[in-house]
Amino acid sequence: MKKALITGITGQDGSYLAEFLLEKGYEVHGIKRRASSLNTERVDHIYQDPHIENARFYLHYGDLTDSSNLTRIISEIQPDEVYNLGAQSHVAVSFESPEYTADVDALGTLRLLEAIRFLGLEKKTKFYQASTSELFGEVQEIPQKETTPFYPRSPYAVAKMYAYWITVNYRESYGMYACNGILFNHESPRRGETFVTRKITRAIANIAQGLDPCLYLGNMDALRDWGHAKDYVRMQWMMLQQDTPEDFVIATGKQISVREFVSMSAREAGIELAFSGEGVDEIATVVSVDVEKAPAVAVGDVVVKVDPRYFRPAEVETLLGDPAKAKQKLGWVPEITVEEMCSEMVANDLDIAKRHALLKSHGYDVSVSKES
Ligand code: NDP
Ligand code: GDR
Repeated sequence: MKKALITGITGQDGSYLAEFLLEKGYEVHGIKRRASSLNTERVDHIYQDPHIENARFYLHYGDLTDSSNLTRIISEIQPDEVYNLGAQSHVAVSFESPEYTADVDALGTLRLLEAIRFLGLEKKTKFYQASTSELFGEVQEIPQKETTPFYPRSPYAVAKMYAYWITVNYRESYGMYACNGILFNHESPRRGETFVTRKITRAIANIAQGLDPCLYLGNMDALRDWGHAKDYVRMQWMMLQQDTPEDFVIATGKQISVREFVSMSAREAGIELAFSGEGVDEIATVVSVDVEKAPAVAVGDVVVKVDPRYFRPAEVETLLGDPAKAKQKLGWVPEITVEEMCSEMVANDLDIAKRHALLKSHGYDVSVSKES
């Protein structure tokens, strides 16, 4: 039975990858951080009591800033595959905490690679690094592919650039099977609530159910190549099943703006929007509504505004990937469109919002985080 170790198992990708590997028959180990409240919500449904016979899912306390902890865990597990998905993954937050982001995202990767080498596992353990389209930043070529030069635009992207190159370096220096998946944005109902797609689908659902009056966003002109996390974790595994390690761009090859994603989400919830104004004065007004689906919304309501708080010190305006190499060499193609993904996310958030609205209407106090 193959053993995999996933850092970031409690995150969006980690949870989908763990499910995927369990289905493939792996023994799955994950590193979770100690937190003052429970943080395993995304993997609770696959949790297995370690006392049961034939358990194949294990969580270990750890942190990418802690070398001795990482070395001990890898030494105990002797994994066939390590997926380094753990990261301070929020671009805007990286401007607030640049040093911590570098420690986790850049040096954390080095710590894992060094632990594998130090333990003499460089010929046994295959290593996947969660690289990112943010490396392209100020894009030098459209669409972006494996050979497009990098130009990172945030402390997050600069840290990930170190991680990218140290992965290449350990491959070249020590013959390790180590590779980078340069993944473009991918989302799902499990996406963190402060990334823009989930922020939008959650807010639209809350607005439809009368739990929120308005959605505040930053740069709505930003263009992204959005795929579904389920398609992308499949590719993470495929990258480690080859004879020789290589780096791959993973994307859909299509892009839409944040504004278009807002319209698409609103339409899914029965709301047609019209955008007017420019820059910080831009708003979206309801022009028609399906009252069955969005009972709390009326024509003329202003439901989206701009808040400059969400502008970034340096922005990545446009990203569009070319996944031709992944298709040609691995036969990978994305199966879920952005429309299908948006529909799934809105349906999920409407379910949650309806439950909250029902509880509220029966006098129960529903306190939902307003973090955005
Ligand atoms: P999430 O933010 O959902 O998950 C990040 C994970 O990393 C969480 O499990 C988090 O733990 C963990 N983590 C954070 N800090 C540390 C630390 N110091 N030590 C150990 N673990 C830590 O990210 P995604 O699942 O969306 O992304 C997975 C990886 O892929 C990340 O590295 C991200 O940068 C990269 N990536 C993501 C893309 C995307 O569009 N989703 C695109 C390209 C790359 P906790 O749950 O406790 O916070
Ligand atoms: P990104 O994702 O920065 O691409 O990084 P995010 O969803 O945060 O932003 C996408 C674009 O939307 C614009 N935007 C807003 N973003 C947020 N979060 N909140 C807002 O209110 C808002 N308004 C507009 C942003 O400015 C940006 O242009 C994600 C992360 O998952 C990274 O870890 C990963 O590496 C990259 O995708 C690929």
